[in-house]
Amino acid sequence: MTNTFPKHFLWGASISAHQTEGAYQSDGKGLSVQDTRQRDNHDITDFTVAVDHYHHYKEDIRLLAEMGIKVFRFSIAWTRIFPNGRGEINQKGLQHYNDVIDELLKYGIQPYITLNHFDLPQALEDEGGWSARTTVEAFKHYAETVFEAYGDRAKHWLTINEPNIMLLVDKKILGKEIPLQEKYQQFHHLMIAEKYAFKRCHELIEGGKIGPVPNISLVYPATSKPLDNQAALYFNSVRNWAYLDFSCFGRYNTVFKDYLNRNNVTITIAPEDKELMENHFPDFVAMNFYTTVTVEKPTKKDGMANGISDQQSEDIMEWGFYKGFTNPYLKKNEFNWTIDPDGLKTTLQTLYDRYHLPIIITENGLGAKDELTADGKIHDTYRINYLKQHIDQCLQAIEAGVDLIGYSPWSAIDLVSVHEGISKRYGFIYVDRTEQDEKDLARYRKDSFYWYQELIKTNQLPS
Ligand code: BGP
Repeated sequence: MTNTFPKHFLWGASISAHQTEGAYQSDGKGLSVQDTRQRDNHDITDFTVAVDHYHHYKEDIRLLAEMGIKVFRFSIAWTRIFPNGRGEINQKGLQHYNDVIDELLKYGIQPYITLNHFDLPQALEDEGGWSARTTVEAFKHYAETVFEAYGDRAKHWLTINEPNIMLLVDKKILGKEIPLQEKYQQFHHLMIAEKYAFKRCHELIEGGKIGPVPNISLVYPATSKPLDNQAALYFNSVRNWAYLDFSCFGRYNTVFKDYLNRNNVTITIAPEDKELMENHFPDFVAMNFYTTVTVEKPTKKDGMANGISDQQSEDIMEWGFYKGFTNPYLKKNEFNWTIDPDGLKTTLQTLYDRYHLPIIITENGLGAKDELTADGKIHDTYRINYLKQHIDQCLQAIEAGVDLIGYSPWSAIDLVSVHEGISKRYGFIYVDRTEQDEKDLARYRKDSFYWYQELIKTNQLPS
């Protein structure tokens, strides 16, 4: 068993726009649904300043270059390019990402750009958001605009971040619950928007490559009872394969179709969709992975509301289909997320066997409460351990024949978590601020920064 990675393995680090940039109304930026969303807990920070990456991008990129990354995954805030989702281009917004891309290329870092990461323009949301077909048109135009503006230098693109988690965990991510019928009409629109992005990226960018970016985690049955296995089959389909089957095969899978039928959901498919679905495909799959989930067949309603409020097993319940089950074999992090490095290898193998496309991991990491010591250090051994265990499983998956081309963990720098503020940190670089006090936003290298730097330099996992 080797501990060396393939020669051109793409070591990276990832962020999203709204969780890092701040400057939420600067230089003509419009509001997104992340700027306006209802939050349960107002003691944690919102996204107005975040870690002010908008103004610190040069410093941040310099630090990331020092760490040695080859790939930087970030997203474009649609509302910087089109403040209202469509219409006049905001030149200052367009220029900002020109500058970011040039800065990355100066250090030889390849941009991997997510077109949209949870931050739909509020103006489009007001017109129905992803429930409205017109949002697909607006997305297509936005995607064409950025492909044309940056495609001479940015060759790698990701479509829409985790549409599966955005729809399943709607309350947490969007601040509101979407009724099932509407949710799966949104599914169709999101996936058609993605198909347009595949098509136009290939048409507009010479050598352009593009992939979907779902959150993929295997779903385990709680026991060997046949009905628990059936519950896992359904949740695997609804959570994982419905999305990738659409992206990579251009079809609704049969288990998912049955799930929709049994829920009386009918999806409106436009005449032009068939051509798009069947002819435009990704070049690779980008995958985010944090945890696996375990389900059983529900036997009684248990007084739980149908739905999913988190990625964790405990919160999953859809009467007639599946119910979350606490996996007794897995440890949890301090935010109650299970840790399952072996599950990463199995997930990679399952995904590769299904689609036979190169895979890049674009999120994986440990959210934790870090402590800045008086001498400016962050001893995040727990994060190093987490990364080490998962990277080891990446190596094992490669040995087992999976075409894993890169690993770009979450996150490059500390950022504001989806609903747990800045106290839940993921970065290699610490940003000095608290929930209520922005302080000086100074950057500090964590112990994991040096560990990852060494790993990239040697291309080897230290034993
Ligand atoms: C993914 C999202 C990221 C990120 C991550 C960690 O689902 O793509 O945006 O936030 O999860 O989640 P959290 O911030 O809830 O810890």
